[in-house]
Amino acid sequence: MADIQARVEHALERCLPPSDVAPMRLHQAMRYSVLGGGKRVRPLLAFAAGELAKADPLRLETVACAVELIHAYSLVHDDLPCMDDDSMRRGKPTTHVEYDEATALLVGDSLQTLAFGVLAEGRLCDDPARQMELVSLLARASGSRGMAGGQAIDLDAVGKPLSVEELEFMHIHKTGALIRSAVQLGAACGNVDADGQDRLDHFGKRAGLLFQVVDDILDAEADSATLGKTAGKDAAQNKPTYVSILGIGRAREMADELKAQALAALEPFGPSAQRLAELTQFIVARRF
Ligand code: GRG
Repeated sequence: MADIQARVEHALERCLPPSDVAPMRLHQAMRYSVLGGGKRVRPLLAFAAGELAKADPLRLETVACAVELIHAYSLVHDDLPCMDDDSMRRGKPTTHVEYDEATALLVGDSLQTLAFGVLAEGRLCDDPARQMELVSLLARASGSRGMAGGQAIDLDAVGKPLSVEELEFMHIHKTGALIRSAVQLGAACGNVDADGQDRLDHFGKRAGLLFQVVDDILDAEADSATLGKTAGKDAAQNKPTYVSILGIGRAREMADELKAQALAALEPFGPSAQRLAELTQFIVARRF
């Protein structure tokens, strides 16, 4: 994990605009928002799925960067006063606190377009039409039918009682869609047969939801210093979560069930899915 995290860090450094190139403040803020923090779970998933598909690591670097840039943009925008209004992220002041709101808005915009530039410009597939499908896959995962749509549902849900099904629908979009796309993009850089793609996709969906259930548990139980972001925000903002709807015990059971389902989807791949299995364990065991 440490090797891939370092590799992705260098690749992100290379694809972000240099901080001494105009507009310098915007470029500095983009680098501030992306570099030197974060677990890089989505890049790790892309690499692990790519390893299973025997993909070229250089291609995996490209898709890993694209997904992480979208993720970083979403965090910058999510922290803005008009959304979650948070002052701490990855153990440091959020982008709009360190810079200003307008800059943070432009950072998110620029990271999003950079992500698609990176994905379109690198050579990911031998067939250009197939590469266009990958660009479109990331667009769907991050747009109104994916992450941004999930965020809209989330904002609308504050203070409202949601059923478990409604909560699941929200998180499949808000958090799950991008995690699923990381697995799909990594696998698409190599070769997996149709049956394998279906199984990997099932894994990606379960892993995405698992990530969110664990996130809800951590928000309720961990402290801000460990999380690197404000803890207890869901309850303070009266947001529906797996913990508030199911209680902490049932939320933990749900995490166990999702983990088992994710691991079961990997079983037929045998040892080639070992890294994906290890990452599943990491998603559950993480402390931030
Ligand atoms: C603003 C369009 C738009 C979308 C925002 C993903 C999201 C939607 C908001 C983030 C809010 C949040 C805390 C969601 C819970 C799950 C999540 C994405 C946690 C943060 O991801 P990690 O733990 O963060 O992978 P690091 O810092 O490790 O990269």
